[in-house]
Amino acid sequence: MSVHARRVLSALVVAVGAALLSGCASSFGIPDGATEQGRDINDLWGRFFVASLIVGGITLALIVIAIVVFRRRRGDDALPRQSEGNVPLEIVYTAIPIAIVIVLWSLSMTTENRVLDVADDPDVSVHVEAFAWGWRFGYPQEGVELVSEPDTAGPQMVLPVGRTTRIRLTSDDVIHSFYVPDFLFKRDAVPGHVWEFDITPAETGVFEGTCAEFCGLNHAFMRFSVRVVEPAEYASWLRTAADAQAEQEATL
Ligand SMILES: [Cu+2]
Repeated sequence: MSVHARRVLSALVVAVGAALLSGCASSFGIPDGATEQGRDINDLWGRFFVASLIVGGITLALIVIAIVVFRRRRGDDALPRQSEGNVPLEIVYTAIPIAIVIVLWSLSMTTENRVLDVADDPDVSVHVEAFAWGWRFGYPQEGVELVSEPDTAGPQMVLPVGRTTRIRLTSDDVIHSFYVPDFLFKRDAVPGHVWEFDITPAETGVFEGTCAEFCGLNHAFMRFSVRVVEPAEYASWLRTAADAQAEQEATL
């Protein structure tokens, strides 16, 4: 390898290394995942990102080496050494991509199975009903219901941190989509069908949500949020909300 080719190669190695290191410090451009399931997705994304950086880096390096080392030189019209039908080489470069696909596929399947796994006995149960154009969040055991109102930021679902919440998601009319970007999770709300999935918030905070399936005129206003609090604060919020709801119903 010429000195020039070696320099180009070392510059590439440094660039790929820097990209890898800077990527490890962040989440490779996506939210960290504020739920246990979201962190699992984030982890998978990180693995895919590193794999693509390595494969992309090696491919780019080979292209650059081929261009630099085998370029046509002045007065040299001879073809470089040709190698055809090298069976072991062909087996290797067919087997490596197949192995990469198998590994990435297995990682995807195991992560998906974990993320979509539902607990036998969830701590909290919330019924989510999407409608044109808003959301209804129901806590059936406590008789609490939160509904979108016109010209507001949307209802706020409150959940305890570290506890498993079962969401039962459906739609009243057309297809909507329940999407909380920080949870790295999105699921269509389909009329006549109830989806069940679990989320286990891993940190406290307020996380914005929205409808992610274009559903008509006021689709853009189908906002909501999820507030994750300590379990004790959740219990007292729920008690207050249940009392307020009972009082409201009594006055009607
Ligand atoms: Cu929508």
